[in-house]
Amino acid sequence: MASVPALKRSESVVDTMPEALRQSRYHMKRCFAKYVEKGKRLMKANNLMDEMEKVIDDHTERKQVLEGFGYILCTTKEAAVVPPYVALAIRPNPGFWEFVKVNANDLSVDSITAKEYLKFKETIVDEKWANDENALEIDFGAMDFSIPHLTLPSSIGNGIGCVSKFLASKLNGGSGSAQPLVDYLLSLNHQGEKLMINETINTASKLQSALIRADADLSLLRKDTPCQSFELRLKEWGFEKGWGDTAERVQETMRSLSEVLQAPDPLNLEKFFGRLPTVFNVVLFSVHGYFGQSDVLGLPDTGGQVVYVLDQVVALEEELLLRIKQQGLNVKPQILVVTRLIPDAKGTKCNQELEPINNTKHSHILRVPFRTENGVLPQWISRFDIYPYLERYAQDAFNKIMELMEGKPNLILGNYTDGNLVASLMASKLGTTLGTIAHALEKTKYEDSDIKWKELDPKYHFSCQFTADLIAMNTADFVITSTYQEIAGSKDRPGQYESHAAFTMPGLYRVVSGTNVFDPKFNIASPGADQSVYFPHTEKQKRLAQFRPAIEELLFSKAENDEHIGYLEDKKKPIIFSMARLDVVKNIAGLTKWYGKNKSLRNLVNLVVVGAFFDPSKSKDREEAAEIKKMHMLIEKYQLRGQIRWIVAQTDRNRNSELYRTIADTRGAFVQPALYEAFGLTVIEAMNCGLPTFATNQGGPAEIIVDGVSGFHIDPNRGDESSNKIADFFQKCKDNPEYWNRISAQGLQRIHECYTWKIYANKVLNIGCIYSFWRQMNIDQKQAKQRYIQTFYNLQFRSLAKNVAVRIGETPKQKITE
Ligand code: UDP
Ligand code: LCN
Repeated sequence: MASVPALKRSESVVDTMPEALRQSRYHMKRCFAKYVEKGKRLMKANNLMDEMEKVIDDHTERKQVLEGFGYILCTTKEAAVVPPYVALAIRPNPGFWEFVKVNANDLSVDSITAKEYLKFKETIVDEKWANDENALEIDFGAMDFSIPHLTLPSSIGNGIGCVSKFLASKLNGGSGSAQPLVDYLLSLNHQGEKLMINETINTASKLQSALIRADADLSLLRKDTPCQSFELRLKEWGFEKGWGDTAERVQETMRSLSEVLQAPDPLNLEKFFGRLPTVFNVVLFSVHGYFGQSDVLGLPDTGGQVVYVLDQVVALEEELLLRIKQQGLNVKPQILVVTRLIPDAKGTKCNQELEPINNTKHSHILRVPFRTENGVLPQWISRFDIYPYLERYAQDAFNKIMELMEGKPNLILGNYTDGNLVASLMASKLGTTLGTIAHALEKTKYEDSDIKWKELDPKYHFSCQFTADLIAMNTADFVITSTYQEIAGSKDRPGQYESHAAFTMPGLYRVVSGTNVFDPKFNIASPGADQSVYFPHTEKQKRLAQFRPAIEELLFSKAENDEHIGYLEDKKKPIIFSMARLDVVKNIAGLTKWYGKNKSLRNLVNLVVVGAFFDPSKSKDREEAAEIKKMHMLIEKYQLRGQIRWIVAQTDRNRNSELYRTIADTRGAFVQPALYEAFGLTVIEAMNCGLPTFATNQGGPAEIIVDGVSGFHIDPNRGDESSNKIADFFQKCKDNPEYWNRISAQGLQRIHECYTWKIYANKVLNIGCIYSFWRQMNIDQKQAKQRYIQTFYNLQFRSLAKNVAVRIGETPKQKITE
């Protein structure tokens, strides 16, 4: 590929492109003629560059052409060729898109809208539909008339910071502008018992005076005076419980509000809202299962989401208990994780309705079954086939939650497409603040999944999934993501949410505005790994010695059985280790191939992988069976026995943590080779254990790891380069053992600074508190949008879900008919 000279940042591509084309008119004409030569087609950036190289084979001439055209070419993500036009989708910066069409005959350039670009794409696959003036067009942006948006790509993901600023300026707007805040405070209660203030102080000026009076009074008290001893006096002035547990804390909260009323500033506002007693009851949806506390990981579809949700509950409950205590309240928080009850639970507890969550005092898993007209569905079904059950599930779950919870939830959090959809239905019904968490939006995992939806739908039902995702992301009051890239990608790669801004499913609908990454609803709160489980290998006194014999057997015995195949001839070599569900995207087979091909890597280290099991005929998962076969094939092809150990999926996280540490004892490394990884919990688990980590540069891990400092990035699409990078590391460690220690320590430092559950829980609850008020401030717009969403749900989602076969027992049944 030709190297592209330094980029020139231009104001607008459409302004600079004609000149760039004019400068090398001869070559550009040949180049565009080449692009249109094969007729209608969709081209990616690399195709455009490859074909240009074919046309201009002289290196110096190509360099000259790229001086003008290089910037445009390397910011173009895609081109829809419909001769004589080549329509380009150009992304100069995260979140910013420009669309142009170039006439290959005369090189004229015109700016086009997203809609026009999408029509070009549609023309490639379904010209009739593309030209249908009444084709369904979805435009959520049309409903965003009053909510302010961020402006800079660097602010994306810091929604709470921006919302605080917007709120500060709204509350600053002169007489009466603080009244919504007073009304909001008046509405706060727990099970009907008023909190913060009562009707005695129902205006901003009355509130301000009362605060001044209370401040003077509180100053006379010792700082640690418990709130119970002055509660009654405060009540006389109109103050209810919730301000703090001691005189000092009450005074601090009151001063913070006084300042907000006098001259609102964003930082103080955020601090004040973080102290408000608004969240006690939380419902989390994580529907598809298997969702359990033991023996579920490694089962199909059951990966990081379960780990994330369980750790999240522990962290949220801990933070809630702390806040409630500091608010001076005697309230028991309740957290319910609502998932699917699977009667055929395969030895797990997924058939148990209610289960207390370990390491919490008040949190439970509530399991509600999928029901159809034929009764309860007994078996697990893939997350891709789940859509026809969700509406009824939402109703059943609603009834159960209301039965169990003392009062309405104050916060609903959805997880993944299915959980987010159910959470949206429930939040709309209850008028509760909603946060959604995607974990992984499926759309970007599969190339051209929108334009090819008809081809992929029988297998993946993306039409349902993308519709559900659009509904959830537009219903949500806030969206939690694990990384920036999840929202807006990187310089080169569009983000997962960003890819929902404009896309098309020809024959179904065209989305001209599905989401906007500059919406302040997007917030980054990265998860952590449970540090009582995943701790550094150097903390010898904490090491879980009870697992040592089993791990020794797992890694080093020569036997091949149902638990492990392959063996390690030279036990002294460091181990490179990987653990994941065995699906295509995780690319464990890719890693095995890289290792098989790379002689020097094979000389330096052994390979251990954990995932799935060995008999493909036992897998119920479409992709998993194929990957299992591929692993067997690679072991044979590269004659890996003696250097590889393949271990079946592991379900005990404590033992797994000791496995990571044992690999660290060999001075090995963790390798996460995924073709794409939304976040990658294994990456932070390994880093927490002090294991140097190589992880994919495609997705979240690129952000978690600072390349060459806290670990390394590898490119899953360049296997040889990646395996050489790993080999270089081990060679370097051989020459200088200190190098291994340095990378290990820097990985741990990175974790402590950015990826812990404590940081997460504090941030998410602050977000929950402030967005509850923000949604109230924008309620008219919210309700208008909700009507649009409801129509979309009713007319689109419902009928799409009906096209997915429902199952009875083990056999798929025909589609549901009305
Ligand atoms: N995991 C496990 N056993 C396995 C494979 C994975 O316990 O055989 C765990 C792993 O430790 C991590 C989670 O499952 O906690 C996988 O999360 P990640 O974010 O890496 O990927 P996901 O599966 O969610 O895509
Ligand atoms: C789903 C994924 O694919 C992973 O990348 C994440 O780490 C996991 O969920 C937890 O959010």
